[in-house]
Amino acid sequence: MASNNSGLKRTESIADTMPEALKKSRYHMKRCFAKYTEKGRRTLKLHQLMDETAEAIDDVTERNQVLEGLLGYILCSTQEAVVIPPHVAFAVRPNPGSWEFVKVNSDDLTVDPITTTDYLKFKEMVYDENWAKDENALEVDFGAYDFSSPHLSLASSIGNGLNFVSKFLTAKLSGRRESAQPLVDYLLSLELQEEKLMINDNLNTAEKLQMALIIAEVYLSALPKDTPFQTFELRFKEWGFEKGWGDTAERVKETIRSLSEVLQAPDPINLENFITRLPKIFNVVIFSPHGYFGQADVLGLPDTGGQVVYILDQVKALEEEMLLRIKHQGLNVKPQIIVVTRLIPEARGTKCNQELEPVNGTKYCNILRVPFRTEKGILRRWISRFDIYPYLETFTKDATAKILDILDGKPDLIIGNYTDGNLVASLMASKLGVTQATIAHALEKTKYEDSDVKWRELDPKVVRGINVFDPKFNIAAPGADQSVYFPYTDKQRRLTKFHPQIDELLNNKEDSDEHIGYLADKKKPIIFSMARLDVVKNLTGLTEWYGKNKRLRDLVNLVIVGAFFDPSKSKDREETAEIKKMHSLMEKYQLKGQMRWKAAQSDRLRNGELYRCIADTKGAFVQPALYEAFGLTVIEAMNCGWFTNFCNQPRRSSRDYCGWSFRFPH
Ligand code: UDP
Ligand code: LCN
Repeated sequence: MASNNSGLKRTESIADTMPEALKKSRYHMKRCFAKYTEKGRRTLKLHQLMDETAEAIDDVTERNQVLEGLLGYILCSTQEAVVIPPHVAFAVRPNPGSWEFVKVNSDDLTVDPITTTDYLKFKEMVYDENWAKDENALEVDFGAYDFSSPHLSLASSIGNGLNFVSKFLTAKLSGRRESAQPLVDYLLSLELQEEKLMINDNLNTAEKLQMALIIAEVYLSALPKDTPFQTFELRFKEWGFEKGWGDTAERVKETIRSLSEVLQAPDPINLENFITRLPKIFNVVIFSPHGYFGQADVLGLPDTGGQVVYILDQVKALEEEMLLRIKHQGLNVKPQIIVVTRLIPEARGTKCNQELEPVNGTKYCNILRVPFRTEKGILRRWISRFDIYPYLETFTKDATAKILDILDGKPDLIIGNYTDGNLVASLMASKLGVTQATIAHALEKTKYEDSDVKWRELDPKVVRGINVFDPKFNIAAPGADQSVYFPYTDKQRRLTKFHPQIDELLNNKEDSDEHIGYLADKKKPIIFSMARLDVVKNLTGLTEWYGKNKRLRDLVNLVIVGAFFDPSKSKDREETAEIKKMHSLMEKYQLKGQMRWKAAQSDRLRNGELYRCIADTKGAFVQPALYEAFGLTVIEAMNCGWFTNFCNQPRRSSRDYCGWSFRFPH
C-alpha cells in the first residue's frame, strides 16, 4: 500500500488533498462509501475498512490502482471511522502524535475538516445521541494540563525528552553568568540527610563557583589519578566544595571540568553528562497497588503479568545502577527502593499477606504491602484492578505514613505503574513535594476497544489525552533478564536439565489438569504463544486462525501456554470466558493431535529454556494481542532466538489477528 508514495506533502492537510483524490477515483469511491454506509450507524476499525473496500472494489488490479496513491495512504493511516449516513468521519493519524479528522459526505464525496471535539461528538452520536447533544455534558480535556513549556515538534523526537531538555537548557544558559544562577541554586539545594552535597554557601554565585572550579582543577592535576576524595576533602571544603564530585581525583576532575565547560560554553552533551553525575536520588518508591504482587506463585493469578516481572527486574537493575553511581560519587550511603503494593490477607498460599518482603537478588530493596481499608475494616480478598479505585486515597495515606517511617524521611523519587499506581504516585508526590515518574507502558485507553465512548462503563469523556510531544516523555524500553533469556544457539549455557520436563510438557499424550491436546507429528516446527488468558491477549484468536488454516495445520504445530483449564477455578470473569472459548475452539476445529494447550508456567528458568526448545524446532513465537501487541514475552522471545516481525501492518483478512511474530532460523 501507498505509505511511502502518498503524494501528500508535509505542508498539505488531508482535508486539502482528499477531495481531489476522491474525485480521481469517483466511481470506485462512490461504491466504497455506499458499502461503508449501508449498515447504518457504527464505528469501523481499520481492518473492517480494508475488508469493505476490498468487497466494494473486487477487481484486485483496479483496487491496487486506487489504493496506490493518496487514498491508500489515508485509509492506511486511519485509526477508525465513524458512520452516520450519509456521512463517514475519519480519524487519521499520518504520523505518531499527529491527528486529523475529516467528514466525508458519501452522496457527493465532499470533505470537511472537523475538530477533535466535533469528531468525538459525532462518535458519541452512535452510542448515545442525547449525551452527544447535551451542552452541559462533562467534558474532560487534558490539553489544559499542557503547560507552556516548549514542545518537541518532530515525530522522530517523541520519547527523546531528555535530549530535548538538555538542548533547551543549554540555550537558556547561553554562557552568561546571570543565566547560570538557577543551576547554582539547584546545586546548593542538593543534600543528603541534611548534609550539603556538591557546594556550600561559599559558592553561591556563578562567578565564585567558576573561579573555585579553576583553582580545584589545577590542584587536582597535580595529584595521582586514583587519590581518594577523602585525601583532599578538607581542602575542598575550605574552597566551598562538598562531597558528591567523585570518589577519586580523576573522577572529581572530570566532573569539575564538565561543570566548568557548562558554565563557560554550554553544550547539551556536557550538560547531560554533568546532570547524570549529580547525587540526587537515594530513595525510590515504586507503586504497583493492584494484583497479587509477589516473587513466587503469583504468575497466572489475575492482574499479575509482565508488570510484576518487569518491576522486579527494574528494581534489581535500578539498585545496581544506583550503587554504582553512589560509589562513583564518593558517597557512602545505602540506597533504598520500596515497591508498594496492597496486602491481601486471603493470599491463597502466596506471600501477599506479608507486610515486608526483601526483593530477591538485591541488597536493600523491599516489597511493602499495605492493606486496602474502609471504615468497615480491612479488605481481605483480592479484587479486580477495575474495582480498586475507591480504596486508593486511604491506601495512599496509609502507605505514605509507612514509607516516611521506613525511610526516615521523604523519598527522592516516586514512580507509578499503570493507571492506579500513577494515581497513588501523584497523590503522594504532590503531598510530599517529591518528583514523580510515570511508567506509561500500559494506560487503559489503548487496551480496551472504544473505551472513549463506552465511558459509562469505563471512563468519562476525554477530548485530548496526553501530548506525546511533551519533553517529559522518554522511551526506556523494558528489557529481559539476559541470564534467563539468552539465545538458543548458546549451546554451553543451555539448561539441559529441563529438557526431560519440557519434553513431557510438549509431548505427553494424556490429557491432565496441566495440559490438553498433543502433537502427533513431533517433526513439525512449533508456533508458540504464552500469555495470560485475557481477551486482549487474543490467544483464542491465534487458535482460531490456526484452526481455520489447513495449510498451516499441515505444516506446523501450535503450542499455547496460559491459564488453568477448569473455568470454575478462575476468579476472573474475562479469563473464565476465554478458557471456555479455548475449549470450544479446540473442539470445533478438532485440534488435538496438532495443538497442545498447557496451563500457565511460572518457572522463569524453565520458560527461558522452553522458548529455546521451540527455536530448536525452527518454529515461531507469535504475540497475537488485539491491542498493545508488545510486552515482555516479545522481548524474551527475541532474546532467545533470531526474529522477524510483521507488526505495524494493518490488520487484514484475519479479523482477530494482529501482532508480532518471531521466526526462529530455518
Ligand atoms: N508468563 C509466565 N507464564 C505464563 C504466562 C506468562 O511466566 O504462563 C510471563 C512471561 O514470560 C512474561 C510475563 O509473564 O514475563 C507476561 O508479560 P507480558 O508483558 O507479555 O504480558 P502482560 O501480562 O504484562 O500483559
Ligand atoms: C504492562 C503491560 O501491559 C505489559 O504489556 C508490559 O510488559 C508491562 O506493563 C511491563 O512493561
